[in-house]
Amino acid sequence: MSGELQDTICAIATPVGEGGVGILRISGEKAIEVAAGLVRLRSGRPLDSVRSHVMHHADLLEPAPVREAPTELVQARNRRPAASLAIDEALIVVMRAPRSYTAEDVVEIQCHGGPLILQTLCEALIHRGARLAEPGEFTKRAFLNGRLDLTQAEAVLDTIRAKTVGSLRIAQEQLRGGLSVEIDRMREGLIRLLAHVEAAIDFTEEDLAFIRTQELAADLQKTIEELSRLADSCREGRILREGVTAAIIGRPNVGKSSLLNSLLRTDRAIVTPVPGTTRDVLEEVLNIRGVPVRLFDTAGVHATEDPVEQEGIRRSLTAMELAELLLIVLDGSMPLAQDDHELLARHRDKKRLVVINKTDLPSRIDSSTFTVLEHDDPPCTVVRVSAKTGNGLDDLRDRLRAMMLRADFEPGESVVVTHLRHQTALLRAKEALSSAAGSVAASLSGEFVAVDLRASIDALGEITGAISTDDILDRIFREFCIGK
Ligand SMILES: Nc1nc2c(ncn2[C@@H]2O[C@H](COP(=O)(O)OP(=O)(O)O)[C@@H](O)[C@H]2O)c(=O)[nH]1
Ligand SMILES: [Mg+2]
Repeated sequence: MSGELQDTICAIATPVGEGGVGILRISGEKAIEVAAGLVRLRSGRPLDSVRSHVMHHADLLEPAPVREAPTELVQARNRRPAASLAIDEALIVVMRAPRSYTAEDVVEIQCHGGPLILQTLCEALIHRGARLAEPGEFTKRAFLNGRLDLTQAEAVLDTIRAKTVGSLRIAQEQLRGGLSVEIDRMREGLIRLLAHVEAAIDFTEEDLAFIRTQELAADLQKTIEELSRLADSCREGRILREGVTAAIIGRPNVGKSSLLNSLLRTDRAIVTPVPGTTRDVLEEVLNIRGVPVRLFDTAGVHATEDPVEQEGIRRSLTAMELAELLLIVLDGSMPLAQDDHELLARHRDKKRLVVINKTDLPSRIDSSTFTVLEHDDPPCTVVRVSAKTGNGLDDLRDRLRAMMLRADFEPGESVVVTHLRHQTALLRAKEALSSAAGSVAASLSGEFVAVDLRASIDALGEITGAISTDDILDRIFREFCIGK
């Protein structure tokens, strides 16, 4: 057991703030012993004798006096040493190793979700010998103790952070081990190939080597294709997991803020007939046909002397730079202005969706412009909407999805890679195999093939954590919250 696994860790697992229920989690060799000091079971039994995985009703005792950093409750207790109050009642679950999240002894205390109660208990647990867990440390222990592999650990965080049902489905598939099964299958196939190649290095009978060469080339090719397919799925996977950043841009008063509001179905942004109403960049996360979209409403870009508006415009330009996709809004009830033409001529490096707004009013926009836009290089998608009536918004959502995801893509149907870390490892594994295939084709010595096969096997092992370094682990678990 590595050094860090010997500590008993504790944390408040529920979010900061008031809530109906708050949960404290304790994991490690001394979890039961540490918790026992704070708990008096209603059954009268000692905590270390209770059945595992069953809830027990208990009172939580006021912690014993401590010298440093006393909380208010402890201060009160110090003033009244004779009192032995219960500070709350709770449900307690003991989950004995190895049948727990971390595969260690775990105690979970469910009490009322008051910050003072939780903080006091957490301090008392620390006072009794537990250490405050680092972010993600419970999950890291689950990994180090072999309960989860790395892709599953990552999927825990993806599940917590999922913004749409689609991203949740992919995270759950990964948590159940869907990706690991694929990776392990390919990795085991390569290990078998490596064994053959290494055996062939020892036996140099010509006939045998010839048959194996053909088989080997075919096997390598097949795995290269599988690796390619998985690595390519990362485009869709990341869009679903991380979402897409989009900015609504356009001249003042064309209806950008109105569009944001009607897509959100709330009055998020202030809308007035006065140009220059939006002075700051607003950001909202929308679910567009299953894709999380971070949408920025920007101030209309135009020449102005107003310093506040100038700052808003500067921020708008930054948001435009960051966005992968632009919704360029035009006012369909007016002829195009010079500013519109300039906006349309710029930003060709991004995906552009031209939104003709105010279609509830008589059209005064020259429709030949759109034929030009649709044949622009690269072409723009054009939609007509009315932010006021909501007309055309469904079409806008469909077009947005089509700009982001393949038409036939359905989350949860096949294994998808969602992390750049996985994709880079897959591409490294693929490159090593291509190099192995090159050596086979050139009839080079089996040793060359073996070196590349090993590199490929290692790259795949990094994905599941069969091979891991402290550096990789730190990077992954640092993202987690404390208590998970
Ligand atoms: N008739 C009509 N008016 C709209 C529509 N969208 C926005 N407006 C009006 O246009 C004005 C400017 O809207 P706003 O959303 O603040 O524009 P922004 O400056 O581009 O953010 C307001 O008076 C809105 O009520 C629409 O679809 N139809
Ligand atoms: Mg606005």
